[in-house]
Amino acid sequence: MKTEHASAQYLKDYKKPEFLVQNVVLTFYLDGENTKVINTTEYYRAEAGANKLVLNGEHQQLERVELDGRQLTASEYQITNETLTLTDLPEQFVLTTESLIDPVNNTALEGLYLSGGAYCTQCEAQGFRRITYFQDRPDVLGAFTTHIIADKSMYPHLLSNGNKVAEETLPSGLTKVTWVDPFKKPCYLFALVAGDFDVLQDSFNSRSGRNIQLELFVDKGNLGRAEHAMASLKAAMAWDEQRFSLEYDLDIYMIVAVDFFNMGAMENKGLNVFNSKCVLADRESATDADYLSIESIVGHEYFHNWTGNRVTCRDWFQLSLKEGLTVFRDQEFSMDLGSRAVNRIQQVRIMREHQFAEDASPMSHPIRPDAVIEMNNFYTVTVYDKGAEVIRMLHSILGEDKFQQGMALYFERFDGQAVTCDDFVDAMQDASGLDLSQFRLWYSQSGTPVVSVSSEYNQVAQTLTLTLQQMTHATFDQVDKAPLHIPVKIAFYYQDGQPAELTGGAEQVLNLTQAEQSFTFACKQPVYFSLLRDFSAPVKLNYQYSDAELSCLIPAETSDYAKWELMQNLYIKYLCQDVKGELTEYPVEIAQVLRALLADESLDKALLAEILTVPSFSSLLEYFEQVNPQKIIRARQSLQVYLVDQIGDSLYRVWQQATPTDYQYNASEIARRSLWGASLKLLAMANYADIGEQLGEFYQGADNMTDRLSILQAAGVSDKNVFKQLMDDFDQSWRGDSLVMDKWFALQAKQDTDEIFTNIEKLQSHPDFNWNNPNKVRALFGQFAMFNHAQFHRSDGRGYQLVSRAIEKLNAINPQVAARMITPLIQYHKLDLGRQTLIKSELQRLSALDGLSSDLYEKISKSLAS
Ligand code: B3K
Ligand code: ZN
Repeated sequence: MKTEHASAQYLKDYKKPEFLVQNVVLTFYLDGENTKVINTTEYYRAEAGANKLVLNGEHQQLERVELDGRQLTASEYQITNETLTLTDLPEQFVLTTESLIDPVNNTALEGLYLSGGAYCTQCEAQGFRRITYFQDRPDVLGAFTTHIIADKSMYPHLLSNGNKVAEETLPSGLTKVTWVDPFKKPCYLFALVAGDFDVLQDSFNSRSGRNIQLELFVDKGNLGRAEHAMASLKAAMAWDEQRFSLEYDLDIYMIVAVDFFNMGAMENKGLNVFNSKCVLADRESATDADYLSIESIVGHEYFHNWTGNRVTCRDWFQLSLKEGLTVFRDQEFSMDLGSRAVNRIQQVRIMREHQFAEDASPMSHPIRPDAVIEMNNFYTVTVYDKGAEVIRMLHSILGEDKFQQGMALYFERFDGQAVTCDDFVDAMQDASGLDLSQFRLWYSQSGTPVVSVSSEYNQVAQTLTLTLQQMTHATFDQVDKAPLHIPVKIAFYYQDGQPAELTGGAEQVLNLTQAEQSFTFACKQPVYFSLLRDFSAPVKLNYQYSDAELSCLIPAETSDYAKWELMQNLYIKYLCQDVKGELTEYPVEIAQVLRALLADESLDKALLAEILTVPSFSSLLEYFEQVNPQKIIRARQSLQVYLVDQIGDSLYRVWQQATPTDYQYNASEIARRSLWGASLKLLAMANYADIGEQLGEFYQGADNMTDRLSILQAAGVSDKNVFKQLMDDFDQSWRGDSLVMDKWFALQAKQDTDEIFTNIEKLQSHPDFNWNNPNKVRALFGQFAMFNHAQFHRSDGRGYQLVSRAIEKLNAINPQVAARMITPLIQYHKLDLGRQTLIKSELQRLSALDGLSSDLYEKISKSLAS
């Protein structure tokens, strides 16, 4: 392992900035490889006696430094590859730096870069230092003015944060546009875009009567695909006013869609930059899942305007302050607009499939990490999704009213400031009057608590006693664990399926705060109980329901979410037996329960589609230690084939009833399409009623991408020839349409065939593939590593090699994307020792790479040390 890598930064070492800034004036001369940036910033001393200012700056050539109008000689400052340091400074001063940067060759897509001919920026977390010299930390807030000078015939739209205040033609023929952002902000929220776009314009009347201009910039020719994102933005603005009493603050809100982007989107003040995948949709090119994800991401970035921008983070360890809270807000937005239960199921899937695995991996960390080498590695499911679960627990402990009072107090205290997670919890505590001291441990303790439940019914006393124990195992980052405050929502049912109104209600929240705690209820007859309703805490539940309990509870449950949860329990029980070689036969209850659900016309079709989906490979992996993953894959397949064998006739009937009609985009049609797709895939897998032979016909008749994709997936698991034919047809129809072809690459990558390696090799020469575009790399290699379990986990190690070679190549192109892709390789601790050895040897090889990025270094070194 190379040793020259950056060392960790620690939360405990936080120090306030010694100098702060007022006005920041940036002037950009956009000129390809020689783009000039002039930065004039007013500084003042913030800590008495401070006399040294260290500015961050990388990947730029410093041309000039001026202090209060006087050019400094090289001996008057120190420059390294990463910093510019000045000493002997007055109380207040104006510092000007001029540097040259190269957006053209910036393949890391951090700082200023070119995406398909347009200039754009990505500064969070630490990309601003690639643009100019500055204190690149979130607690230095300035008022930004941005001048952009460029050739307007090539870049008709020159955009930055805030309001456009001037535009003039310079004697050189170039255009100069000036933007002023009236809100002070940290530099990670800075943005600049210059390009030739089509613009979708609209407006929003805010509740105080202001007319806000909305502009959505897309590549030429894509206006028809921008309407859904615009509608989502307006819905988000209205929702935030209604639910959180939060109104937008500038006169203009802009969204720009670009093809080259490291993640989904970025909440820069007044000028969001989005991955085009998270903006563009029409029925021909996007699935229902794409539409819903666009709605949620547009909402998420908009909601950041208050939770993130108006109140930001003091330091990057506090990232969950803005991300956990904003994910909670975007989840509630989607749940208020759509199905609460189906949204909750999807949120829980992310926790069980990805977050629990992260907790069990060498990258385990609390939602507020203590130590970080590369900040980009901490935009994780733990900080985001577990962070949102922590906010959700607070919301359920406080209730909506008190929670909203806490939010109001938070903004009253901290608007315009950079603060900590503790500041947020203080506001919630003060507004509610509750003692949240134990609750705060969720911020500092990593790992997934396991809650075990046992029950005892006392016939004589007529009482039910539930004993709950909690245990958080040591994680790679932290050994000692304390008991947490875990709210466990539970519902009681009599054995005839009627809700049991025990003292306290048929549904209750048990507040587990100790390592072991008993709860006793007066209860005239034995009852069944349904545990962890709504996934009331991000924990693993250890309770083995009997088949009798499950077959009573599943139909009886009044909560749609809990019905799904209990059905998962039934599947998991037998899948685990199968993997361990202990299964004699599946119990009749599985088929009985499913038949009854399929016959229940009152059930939401989208929920039924979720219920028919057997637990994923990744969620099952959590139940094992040192397991051969192929056994999990086989167990899932045999359960699916068994289901069709047992309930094929009912399933076929439900599938037929869900047959597509003319396309409409609304909740009931989305639900119908998802049931049609889920049942088709199951039926095709077992080739029920020779359904595979009809797939070509269905494909030709489909009038939207959701159905087309369901058919292709069904073909992929049934008939390889039909699959190939349809995929060729798809390629011919959509070649050149970048976002649609990503779906095609992903389908190819997920094929369980021995030819996958030659296929992936060939696909890299496809005209739509491009190593520099993160969406392409994720579609081909990311999907292979994450979802082609059979081939990724081959016993000969070829799957692991394929991914590690791709990572090696990406290390030199785009370290952030490379580091994301390594996740499935570092989560090897659940696999058998043979596979662990194969993976470790790939990690060893990568660790010796010349020029290994700090992103990969952090993950690989932790893995090899674990
Ligand atoms: N805040 C950005 C993520 C930035 C990631 C930097 N590596 C998007 C979001 O969470 O809204
Ligand atoms: Zn966010």
